Amino acid sequence: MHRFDGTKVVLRHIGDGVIVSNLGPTTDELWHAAHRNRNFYTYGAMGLCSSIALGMALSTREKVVSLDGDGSLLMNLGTIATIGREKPRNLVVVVWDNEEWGQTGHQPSHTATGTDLEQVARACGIPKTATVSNEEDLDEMVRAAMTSDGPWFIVAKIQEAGYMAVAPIEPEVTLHRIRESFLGPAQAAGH
Ligand SMILES: Cc1ncc(C[n+]2csc(CCOP(=O)(O)OP(=O)(O)O)c2C)c(N)n1
Ligand SMILES: [Mg+2]
Repeated sequence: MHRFDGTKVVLRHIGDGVIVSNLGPTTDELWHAAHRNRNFYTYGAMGLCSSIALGMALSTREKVVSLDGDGSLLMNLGTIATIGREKPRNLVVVVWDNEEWGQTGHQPSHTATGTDLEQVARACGIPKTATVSNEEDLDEMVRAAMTSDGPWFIVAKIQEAGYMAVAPIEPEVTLHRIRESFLGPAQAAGH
């Protein structure tokens, strides 16, 4: 499975839900698949995608989906423990696991040599977990995650394809857009 195809599977089920996306190709491919007001693109904030999604999930009843990366999550494994402790029912973490720090030169990550992120999540008390490697299984798990309580932690094994053009993202605009999508224009502007 390629990340772009997996991203389209997630979008099939997202409705008006929020997506927080990992830096680099995850964000670029989400933007290319469907730029939407409810996409929160992280750029440069390596390791913080699921932490930001956790914070959002604790602040709303809406479903919040984190599209994270194996290398980034490995840099901040503590976020899995905190998700397991807080157990937000509306949080869905999908890890695009290409077993490498792709964007910086395809260096093999720990998942290439035995680290099993689904087992880490289970050991941290996250109740709903899965590992999938094709679109059909991802579709089934994302459908379940979007229609039942979590937190969910889905490891999606992917192969790298060629990179798409970098998405033209302005961090300030992203922040304003997502705030407005939660609060409405007046409150987001501070009135
Ligand atoms: C704190 C920090 N360290 C290092 C980097 C450089 N960096 C950018 S993307 C990346 C790899 C991310 O790996 P992963 O989350 O697995 O995503 P992939 O590129 O494989 O899709 C690295 C090391 C960074 N942006 N921030
Ligand atoms: Mg990776």
